[in-house]
Amino acid sequence: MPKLIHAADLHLDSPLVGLERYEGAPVGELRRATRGALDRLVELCIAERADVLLVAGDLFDGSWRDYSTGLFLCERMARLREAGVRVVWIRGNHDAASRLRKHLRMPENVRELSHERPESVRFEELNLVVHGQGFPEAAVKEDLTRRYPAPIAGAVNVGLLHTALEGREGHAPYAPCTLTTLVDRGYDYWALGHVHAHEVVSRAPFVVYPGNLQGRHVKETGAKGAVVVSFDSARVLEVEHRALDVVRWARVSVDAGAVATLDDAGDAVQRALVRASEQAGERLLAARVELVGPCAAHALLKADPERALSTVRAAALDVDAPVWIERAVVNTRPLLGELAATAVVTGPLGELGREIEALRGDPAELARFVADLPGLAELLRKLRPLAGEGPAQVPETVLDDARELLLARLSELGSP
Ligand SMILES: [Mn+2]
Repeated sequence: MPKLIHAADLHLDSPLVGLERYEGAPVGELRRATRGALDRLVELCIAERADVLLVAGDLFDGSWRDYSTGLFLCERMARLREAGVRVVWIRGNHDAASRLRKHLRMPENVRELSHERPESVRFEELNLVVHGQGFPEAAVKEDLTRRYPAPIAGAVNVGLLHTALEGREGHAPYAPCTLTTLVDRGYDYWALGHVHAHEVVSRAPFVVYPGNLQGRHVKETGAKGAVVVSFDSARVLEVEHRALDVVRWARVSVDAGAVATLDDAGDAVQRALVRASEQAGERLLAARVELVGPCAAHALLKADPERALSTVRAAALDVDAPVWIERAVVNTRPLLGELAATAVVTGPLGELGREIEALRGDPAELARFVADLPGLAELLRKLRPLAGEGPAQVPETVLDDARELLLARLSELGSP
């Protein structure tokens, strides 16, 4: 059965600016990750006996610092040539024609589609046609698909396109178009790029973002890779995402509910990291650890951030897999009992604490209090349809938060 592999956003040799700021960061391993992921992509193409590899833009991160980036790609493309895999790629905003001017002649199995007008490549023996156009400059504002040709009747038609669609959070709105426009074009598969999260936008026809090949920072978490697309002489049959990343980014949230000491914190973090590294497999796990929830060690953790970070790093060393802690964030809250204790003080702070406690015990008084705050009353009224039937109420946690925030702010004001 014929197969094509659809990848995008390789950002080969992305410089990962700012890593030096992180003490102990495995800088070399992180910087080599985009090359390692490309190696895995090549291995996948060969193992799957893929006929065609499609790259939907941002193959490169920007202009090459030197020619080693281009040479690395040439060498991997030559391996694909030996394995009989043809490659079709287009430029995205990062490797737009105006932005990446350095050039090396690629092996003959590699075909770059024009950035001036849509082009089509026909693979007769596969009954497959690939249509696409690259970015002439980074900020493409028009809908490129308007000039894409009509599908070739009787063939499997694939559109290769770098686009933000109607807009995707965190991604520049380049080459905007709508799902309806893509569907109406009548192709069998839209091989999209630009958005770094994997997404099957539609299945009839298939409109797919493979996501980037390798996460580059803590906002690009989870499995990253490419999509294997199987088809026959008439249609696309199935799509399957395959993880190809060599470094796995993760946000590891640790419930600190049972944490009373720094040792407890270390235990809880270690257990959470073991789970996260199991999901990452053999890869290096690059983790941001966040301790959350009310806990007895709140003051201890907050008092000395460096000690908290060292506690988390020490816990990571006790995981039997490669883990690097990108950052440790303490977002715990004090236990209610401690709050009550801190409120037993004289003066305005004590008075405020008791006022809030009184509101907690008296729903009617709380309702009157809220009614006196027009903004809050209005907000609760708007939230009511979301919360379902019944009267809108101030959640208990809002009182806790308000109390903690007020006491903390006022204590700061009182101290020199
Ligand atoms: Mn892009």
